[in-house]
Amino acid sequence: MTRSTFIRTSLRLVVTAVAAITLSIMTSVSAAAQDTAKSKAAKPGLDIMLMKPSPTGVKAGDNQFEVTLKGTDGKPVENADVSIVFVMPPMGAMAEMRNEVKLKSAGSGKYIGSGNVMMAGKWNVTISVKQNGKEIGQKKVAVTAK
Ligand SMILES: [Cu+2]
Repeated sequence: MTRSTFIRTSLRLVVTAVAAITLSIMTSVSAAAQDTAKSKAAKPGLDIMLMKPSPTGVKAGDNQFEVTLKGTDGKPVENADVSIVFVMPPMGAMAEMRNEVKLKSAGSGKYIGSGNVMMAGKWNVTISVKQNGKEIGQKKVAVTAK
């Protein structure tokens, strides 16, 4: 091996090692970030899930909604008042749009109802859960109605 090929080979090894170390640091950092996100998400007592429509399945006009509630014990939450509020921020000359859809209990922690999404586009959706007039949980999702 000549001196210059030796140097080139060594350099290549160093570059490869640095890349491998960088990659493993990045992997562990993102794993740690995911763990933090997971423990944060697991903390609130109430699990609010928008089962229908899917975030990409919302359409302008009438939609059927289904929300499922689970408590910290994993059991369905009954006797709650569930509403979904749709807000579209003002767009140019168009004022803010807002619509509230109230859902009815269908048993087993399932709440259903139909409601109108006034137009296609991006909506900020807040699912609010109340018991005895007091909010016990809230979930925000962004959807794009087609
Ligand atoms: Cu609009």
